[in-house]
Amino acid sequence: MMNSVRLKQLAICCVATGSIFAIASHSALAHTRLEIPVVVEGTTNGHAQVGKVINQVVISHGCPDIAPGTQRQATYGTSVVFPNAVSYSPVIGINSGSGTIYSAKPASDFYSPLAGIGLIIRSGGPWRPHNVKVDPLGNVDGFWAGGDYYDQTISTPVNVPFYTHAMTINSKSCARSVTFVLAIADFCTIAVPSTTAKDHEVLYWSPIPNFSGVPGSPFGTPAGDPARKIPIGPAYSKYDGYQDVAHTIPGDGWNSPATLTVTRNLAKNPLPAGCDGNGGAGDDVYVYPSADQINKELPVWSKPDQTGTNYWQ
Ligand SMILES: [Cu+2]
Repeated sequence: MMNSVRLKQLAICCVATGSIFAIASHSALAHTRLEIPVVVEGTTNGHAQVGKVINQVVISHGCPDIAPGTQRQATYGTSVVFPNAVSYSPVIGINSGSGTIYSAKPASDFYSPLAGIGLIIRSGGPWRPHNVKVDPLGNVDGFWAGGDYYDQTISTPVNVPFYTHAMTINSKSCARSVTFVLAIADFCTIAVPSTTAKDHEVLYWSPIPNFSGVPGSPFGTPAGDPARKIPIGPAYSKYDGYQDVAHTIPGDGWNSPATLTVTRNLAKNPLPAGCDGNGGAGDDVYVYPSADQINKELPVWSKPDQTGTNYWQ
């Protein structure tokens, strides 16, 4: 389901640009993604800071321009949220080989730490103004950076460096991998609030957990877009992302979030006996930030705890 939706999004996205070069370049990698999307658990990538893994948010393109075929609009900033299982309840899915199924098991059954997964590097990357985001207990959940318009062509992505915590997979679990699904908003202006924003103002790479058994799913849009076979239903978060002011047509990043997959070190952390998922190879676990967390933490505030000056919501 997710794959077919993504393919259709790509097809629509690229035909609309009307350029053979744009078609060739606008692959799945041309969305906003992590530079290193897959890491082994416990890895520190060989650098001096123990427990941290260097990575980058790669913003491959700006928002679409209003006139088709013209250059995309400059990116003004980005807001990034990682799932937090301390102050919020993420949606967890398990794929044992026949599709992803909702699990009510606690996140601690699968991985640690339960928060503090993504931390911006204090260079700010290309944007000097930046800050972390924290939950009510002070756990770091993500970050934002912005304040300048970076005109992007197809060949000039904007990279924002950050660390991920060197995650550990619970030795008692049957997980062979844990994929953390991020919520990201790339702004091209902060003058338009999310309630009326469309793809021209902000691109969302937003998680929408439309798999079997998730309470409240299938999530979709009020009218949807039949060509993309998007489920008709309630929104997941306030930041699902739309092409249009009326918020009826899913945007470029609808259900196309960036992910960080942590794979199990099977040599040091072998699967326990009795794990029969994927023919005995182990389960793939997916962790989505709760809609509550996205609604609270994706907006951009000057202070880490969603106080101070509100720059965008
Ligand atoms: Cu794209």
